[in-house]
Amino acid sequence: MKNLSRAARRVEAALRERGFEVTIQELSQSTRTAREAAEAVGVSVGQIVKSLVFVAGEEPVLVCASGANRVSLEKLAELLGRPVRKASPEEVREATGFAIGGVPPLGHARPLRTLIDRDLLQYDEIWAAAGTPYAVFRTAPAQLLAMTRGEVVDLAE
Ligand code: 5CA
Repeated sequence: MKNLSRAARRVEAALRERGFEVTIQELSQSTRTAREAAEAVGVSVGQIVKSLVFVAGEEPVLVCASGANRVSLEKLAELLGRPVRKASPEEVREATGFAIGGVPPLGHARPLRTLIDRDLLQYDEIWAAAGTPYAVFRTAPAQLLAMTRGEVVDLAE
């Protein structure tokens, strides 16, 4: 792998530490949004994993959602038993150590409770952000669950 940026190397290290041999691809084309990522790697937008941070009460929670879905705040609040709001860009950076557009599903500044959108399970191949708005990696639902130790839930609007 050539010249990965520092943020992408942090994600690569987290993957390796957990025993996943995954190749991070840092592209010249933007993967900042799910739509851009889908175009860049040539998959449907539903196959892109959006790593979104919400705040439940005081606790930051990571939601890995299919790029085709909008996360329902009502469903999240019901699941978590607390009022839920979307994190600010500063809160995202503080909780994960990464900026919006590059937030990966693992390798965060501190361990985050993680929920996985069940709609991701229908795909053989999915792609997630790897630390920067140009870095992604290919994975599969079972692998995403293993690397995040996330809970599968229904959270689409
Ligand atoms: N690299 C792609 C996927 S591989 C990616 O990171 N997509 S994402 O969906 O996980 O990240 C973009 C998301 O950041 C948006 O869907 C949006 O929910 C969130 N976001 C963008 N701007 C803001 C903002 N100002 N405040 C809070 N969240 C934001």
